[in-house]
Amino acid sequence: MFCCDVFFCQTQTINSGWQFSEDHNTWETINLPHTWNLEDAFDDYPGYRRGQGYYKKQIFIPVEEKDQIQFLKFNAVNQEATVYVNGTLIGNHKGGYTAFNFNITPFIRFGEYNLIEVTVDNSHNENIPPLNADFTFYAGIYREVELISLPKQHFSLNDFASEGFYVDYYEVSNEKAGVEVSSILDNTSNTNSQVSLHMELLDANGELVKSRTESLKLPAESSNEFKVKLPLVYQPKLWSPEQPYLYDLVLKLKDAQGEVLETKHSHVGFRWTSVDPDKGFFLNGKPLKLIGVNRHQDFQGLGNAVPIEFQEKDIYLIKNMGGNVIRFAHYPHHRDLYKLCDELGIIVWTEIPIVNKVTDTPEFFDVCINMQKEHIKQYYNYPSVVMFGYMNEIFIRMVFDKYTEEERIALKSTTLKLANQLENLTRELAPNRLTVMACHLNEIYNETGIADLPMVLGWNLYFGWYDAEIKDLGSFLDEQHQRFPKRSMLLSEYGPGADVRIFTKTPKKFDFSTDYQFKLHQSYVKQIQERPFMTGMTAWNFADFGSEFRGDAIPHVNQKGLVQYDRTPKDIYFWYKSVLDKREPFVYIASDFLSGLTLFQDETYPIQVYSNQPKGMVYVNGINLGEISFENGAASVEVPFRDGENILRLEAGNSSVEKVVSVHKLETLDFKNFDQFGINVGGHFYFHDQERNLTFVPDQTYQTPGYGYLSGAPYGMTKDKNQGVPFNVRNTTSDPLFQTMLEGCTDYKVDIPSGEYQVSLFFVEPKMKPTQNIYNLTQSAEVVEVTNRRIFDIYLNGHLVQKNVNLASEYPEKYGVNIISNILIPKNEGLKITLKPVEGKPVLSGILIKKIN
Ligand code: GCB
Repeated sequence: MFCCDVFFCQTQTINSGWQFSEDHNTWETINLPHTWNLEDAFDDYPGYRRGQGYYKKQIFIPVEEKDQIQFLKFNAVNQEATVYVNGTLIGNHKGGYTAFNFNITPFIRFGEYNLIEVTVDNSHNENIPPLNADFTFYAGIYREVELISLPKQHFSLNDFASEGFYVDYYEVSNEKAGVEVSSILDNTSNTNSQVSLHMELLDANGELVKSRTESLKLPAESSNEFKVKLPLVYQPKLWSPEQPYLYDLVLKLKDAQGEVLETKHSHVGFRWTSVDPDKGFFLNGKPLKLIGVNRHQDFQGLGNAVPIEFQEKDIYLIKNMGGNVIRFAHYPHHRDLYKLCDELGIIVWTEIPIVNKVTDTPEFFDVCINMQKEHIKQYYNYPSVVMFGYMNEIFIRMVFDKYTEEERIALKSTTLKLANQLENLTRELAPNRLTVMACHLNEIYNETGIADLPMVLGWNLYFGWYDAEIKDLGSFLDEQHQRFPKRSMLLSEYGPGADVRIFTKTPKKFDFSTDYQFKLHQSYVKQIQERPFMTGMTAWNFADFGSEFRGDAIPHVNQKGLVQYDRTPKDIYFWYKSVLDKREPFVYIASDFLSGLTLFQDETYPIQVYSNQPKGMVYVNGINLGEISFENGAASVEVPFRDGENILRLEAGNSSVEKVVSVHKLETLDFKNFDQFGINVGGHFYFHDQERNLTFVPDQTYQTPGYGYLSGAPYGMTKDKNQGVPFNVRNTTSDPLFQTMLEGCTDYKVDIPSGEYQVSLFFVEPKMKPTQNIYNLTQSAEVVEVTNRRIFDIYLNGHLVQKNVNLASEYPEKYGVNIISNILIPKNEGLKITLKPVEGKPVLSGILIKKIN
């Protein structure tokens, strides 16, 4: 953002051609941004390398620059960096998400190559937050490194690696607004210097609005702060999400001869905000319901080393969805994104990564305080930044982990002490911003009083996922509002996991279906909109993100995104758009399931259609299905699909959309118009298997159209959890197929005609050995000893396929097993699968039948 131009000051990005090594022996050439956890955070083995990595690079610094001051700036290194120049230790920085810099001038050889070496340490460190969290802590130098060459008189880079100036608004209203700039100016020469600071405020067309020039004396070897006010602007244009009007503030530092030493720019957005515990959030004196998303910074295949262009696309996507707020969770993101939020009109909550728990050491406190100072000072000048936060669910580990009563009391008081310090610091450093923190569903936040500290209290609420039912959100908020009438609240997280490969007519809690995702989000938005006291809501999460320990439908990935890990939108993204974006008529046909659907006889399928219009018309294959009314942006239409391609069309308010849906319409299981048939055994949902390019149909007890189980029951399903087993199944990407299963199923029938078939049966042993997984956020994973052995024989139509199958002893833990055999089925016999128990109860996860002849 605040780039300096002119001949005296220059910034060079040094991202290309670094050497990287994990052992100081073998070196490879890499470019920044870089992380070394791209693969191991997603493979079949628990954990990822959290240790040291080494980077080095030679940089040439010309002799012409010998009178300049050279700074090396790191925009983010996860999580501890120790920097050397020409073999000399320059400094160390702790914390993976804020920028830091070092003045390297005394260590440089001008007119020569200089060796820069960085040791990056990503080991777990009790003194560096985050100590524990539901996201992957990818290691490396993952944001740009800059070499900044400055004249001796310059804006300080020593104030927690900020730009050396801070923009405030000494007055802001509809009638008038005024900018005050505090500049920290350094003079590193050994003589006093006379300089001038020229400030200009330009409007969006580049026209001069106000200016002021100050003559300043900079004593030798000094650093001084100067506060200068620009004259008032009358009838200012205000900044808001609808009209994000920005002025350009230009600061020019000139020497006594009027030569420009350094130029800085900042956005100026005139706006003011407030919160009211009964009426919610106000921008420029008007109520505004904040509705948007949380965002994590990583990306499929790239970890946290994501080119800025990719990251910027996220912000455009969020704006295009109609979101007016982003919580950059759980740490400061790339600064260019905040700049873009200024430009696009998105309100920002930004925070530091003190997540899940704290450590009671002076070092931990120091790192946290230092980090919040860096955070506030580096992100101060963005008008989009409205909320500065500092803690997330800080008591969650205490609730789940084992502590003695004494330890518990001590930890509560340490946490409260740190929270108080950070709250006071934030109020002091950012007096015109709102302070904020996010809590999880637990009375401990009220009981300790920590919830009374911030100006806005964020609740991360997962009713209908980890807790209770979707409908319970509203009553919880009402109760909190009644008990604590002075608090302003924001729903800072909510949302279920959703996998676009999973769809169902009967969405259930914790089944990872996109249908359940729709059900939950739709209800949540309604419940928040009905409550004027709620300042707003930020969905968890904008995109799926890496969380190594997770056993979701896609393992190692938290799948609560409105868009996929590669940013392909899920249907729910478009539903939000239909509710939030009123700019022009919008229509959308939900299509996450369109990759493949199998229906029987005259079975219909409910299709969701979305629009920001009140009414619309749906057609299937040219037939008008009648007028529909959109409620809360959506309507459901029962569609009588035919076999093969179907054309769905939705029209509303002069806007229309068409989608082609491919359907397998089966009369019976006659294999006439299809050659393979798959059953997601033990699951109530369709699973589209990309590995096999086939949709497995939901399971059922044996009935027409002629398939199902005669004994057994779905494994691990409860009222609250419909995933089966919540772990990464090794050796496959079709985890959901394996994760749901029948247990105790001895007989399964599929009515197929005579012929030769290949039958594949899918298995995984559901019981795991106890693990040391401290990250088990929900404690939902069933971790039990394999006490009861499970041995069974497999028969197809009475023919023995395999004897004494013992999944636990024959295969590695959590291993996906596929047993394939061919069978000739005589007339009218159908397929009979028998799992004959030898010991314990047999399990079965999936069946795939392929017709050979
Ligand atoms: C939370 C955490 C967030 C997790 C999320 C989840 O409450 O704040 O870091 O990722 O829940 O998905 O469980």
